[in-house]
Amino acid sequence: MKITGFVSHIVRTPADNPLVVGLPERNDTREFVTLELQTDQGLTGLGLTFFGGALTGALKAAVDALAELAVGEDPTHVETIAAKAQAAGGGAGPGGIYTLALSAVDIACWDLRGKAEGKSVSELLGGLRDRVPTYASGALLRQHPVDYLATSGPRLVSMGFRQMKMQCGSEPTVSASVERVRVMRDSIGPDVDLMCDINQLWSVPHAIRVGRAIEEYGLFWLEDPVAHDDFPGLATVADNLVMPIAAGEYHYGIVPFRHLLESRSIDIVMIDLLRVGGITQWMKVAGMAQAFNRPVVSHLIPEIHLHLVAAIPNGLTVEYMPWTYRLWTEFPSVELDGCLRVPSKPGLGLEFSAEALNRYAVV
Ligand code: SMN
Ligand code: MG
Repeated sequence: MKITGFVSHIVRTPADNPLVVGLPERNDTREFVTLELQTDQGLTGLGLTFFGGALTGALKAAVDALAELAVGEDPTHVETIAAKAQAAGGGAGPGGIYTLALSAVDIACWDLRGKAEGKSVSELLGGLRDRVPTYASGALLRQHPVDYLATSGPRLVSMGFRQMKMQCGSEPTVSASVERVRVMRDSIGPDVDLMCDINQLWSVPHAIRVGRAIEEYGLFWLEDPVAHDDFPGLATVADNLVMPIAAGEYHYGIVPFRHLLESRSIDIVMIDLLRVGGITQWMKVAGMAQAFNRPVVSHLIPEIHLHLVAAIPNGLTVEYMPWTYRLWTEFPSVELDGCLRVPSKPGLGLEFSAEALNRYAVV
């Protein structure tokens, strides 16, 4: 099989989250770059990327440049394509647009391999499980009032979620942070897994101070408590707290995960599919984490990540933050036991919605 061509689009959708209800409509947007790799066998591989923001035009240009490099190559030869991209444009990476663009091409190549072999991506990667736990995310944000948290938690449980992530980090006092976590924990009880994302907003001393004060609420993990690249600082926080520390989403490529793991700075490895370089690189980090006896969790894009988390022996749970739900004709939904079912269709089991790509197209 050979890649013969490609089509890419920029789409701009409302920046909403279907898990958030009862609050004023947001009027901001998100921009995505979609990619369709065409082949001489008539198969089309689907990929996407984002995080470009105001530079999404440049991101699309990078996707087009790397997709052009892949033309003529066998899409199952993902390391050949990665090496070609690295030789031609790797100097513009690994951080930022280069790796974000490579990910779109790599994802589309894995979709093509699955379609050519008649296997789901999860089967191609190991096929360990056909269902994975998932947690609600983006529904309990730090800007949401505490009383909204208290009602949203039970609502998410009624939808089937058995895990959910809240945010803290911007509270004016330690006690205000503790109160948010207490209210959240009280609203869902002790048997629902509760994570808390700080998004790097605390200092090491503050993270330890608040962390110790919320230990009694049994967080499933405390995420990005301090700067993502402060490996010693993360390790200090992890050493001083009982609750597991999760981090990784902000890192580009695979090398930073070596530092995270060698410094024993995290208990749970969070891998962002687009920032790490796509499925091929994601799996390398998952293997690193397994060598350090660490579980792996995903960041965003649950419709693709469910294949990966299901395939690996150290896959813990999938973040259900459905930013991309409008792009596809079908989107996985949580089942009543809090799990997602891995599609058995070939490849990613996804299809771009022509209506959505047209409606949200950015010319
Ligand atoms: C997050 C960060 C950036 C974009 C979306 C969501 C958040 C998460 O840190 O873990 O979901
Ligand atoms: Mg996070």
